[in-house]
Amino acid sequence: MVSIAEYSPEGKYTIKVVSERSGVRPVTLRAWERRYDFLEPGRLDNNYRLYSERDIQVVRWITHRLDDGLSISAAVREYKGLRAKGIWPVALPTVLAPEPTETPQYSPARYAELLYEAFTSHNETHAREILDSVQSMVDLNTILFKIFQPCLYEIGEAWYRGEIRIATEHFASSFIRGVLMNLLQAFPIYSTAPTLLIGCAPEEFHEIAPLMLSVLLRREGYQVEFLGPDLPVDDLVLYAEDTAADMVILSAGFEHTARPLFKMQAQLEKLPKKPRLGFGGRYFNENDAAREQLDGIFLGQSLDKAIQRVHDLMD
Ligand code: B12
Repeated sequence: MVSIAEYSPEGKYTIKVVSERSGVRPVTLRAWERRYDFLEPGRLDNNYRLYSERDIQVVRWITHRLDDGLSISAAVREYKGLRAKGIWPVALPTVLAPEPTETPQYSPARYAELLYEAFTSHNETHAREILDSVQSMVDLNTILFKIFQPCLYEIGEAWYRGEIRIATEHFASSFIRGVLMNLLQAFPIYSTAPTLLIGCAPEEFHEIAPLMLSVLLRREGYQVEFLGPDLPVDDLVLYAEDTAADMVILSAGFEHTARPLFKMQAQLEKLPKKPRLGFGGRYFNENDAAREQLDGIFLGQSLDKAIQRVHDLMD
């Protein structure tokens, strides 16, 4: 467990970043600051506030207490009570250290190779050791995009060339899926943030990219539900109504898995909340015409672009 005191008090972030990371709107943050005075942002010359990583953790802690059912005044009272006794609350779990603490021994590409070797020799203990050491040394985006993704790519190529068994591909993807599920569950769920339903198109089983997207968007403070592979469109539309979802995000890698999505936005439009359909995946990356024809929002070729696009849409 990490105390909030361990996070840097240096003012670096704008209110937009605090809002994205905590799921609390800027207008609410300003109101809380005026009324309850529990943050200590620095000021730029132009009087703009600059918040620290520690401030972000305090806001996350407060919103977590709100989710537990406390009112904002009770949550702030509890926080100030602890601080008056010189106690910093424990930061909400984030699996990764607040800031990577050690210098990486190898480049991300080398870690990807080491992980590949652990997978192809079915050495789970070694894969675990590699993961444990990278988690204390590199940030989440590097782990996902520079270690996991290239490693999986090489696994796919080796499978295609007939060099590794299907069992090995399943072993590797199951391991990575497990790590990602743990990460997803370690981030708090903010019940007041926009609701995003994320998963795979019908008959699509490549769930790692949408799972990565779920982890990253939950880290940004969205209320993300990861629904996994092979989601039938009609049932998902009904579920989007049940949950009053703000957005449904689906991944498709093949023509036959993308096809059922073409009628989906029209179905979503009929719901009271008219959630947007966001989509992406290998099939759309490779087919310009398909992504232009599909009624919905192409979220981009990569997951970091998708996150920015979701921010813009949810704003
Ligand atoms: C793991 C894996 C599987 C696993 C998936 C397990 C799981 N739980 O997810 C299993 C074993 C189920 C599987 C099955 C199959 N697979 Co497969 N698989 C892979 C592998 C090795 C890794 C995929 C992966 O997770 N990559 C990591 C993620 C992060 O990258 P990504 O999926 O490429 O996604 C990126 C972008 O596409 C984009 N993106 C993806 N989704 C989304 C969604 C949104 C909203 C956005 C914005 C962006 C986005 O962002 C990501 C980052 O840039 C790839 C190899 C490869 N080159 O990718 C083959 C690969 C994708 N599979 C392939 C094939 C052929 C199959 C099968 C048809 C094999 C078969 N005969 O059964 C089936 C099809 C199943 C189905 N209908 O879905 C081929 C596809 C070739 C093609 N162009 O058609 C590949 C490329 C292997 C190869 N080299 O030939 N597979």
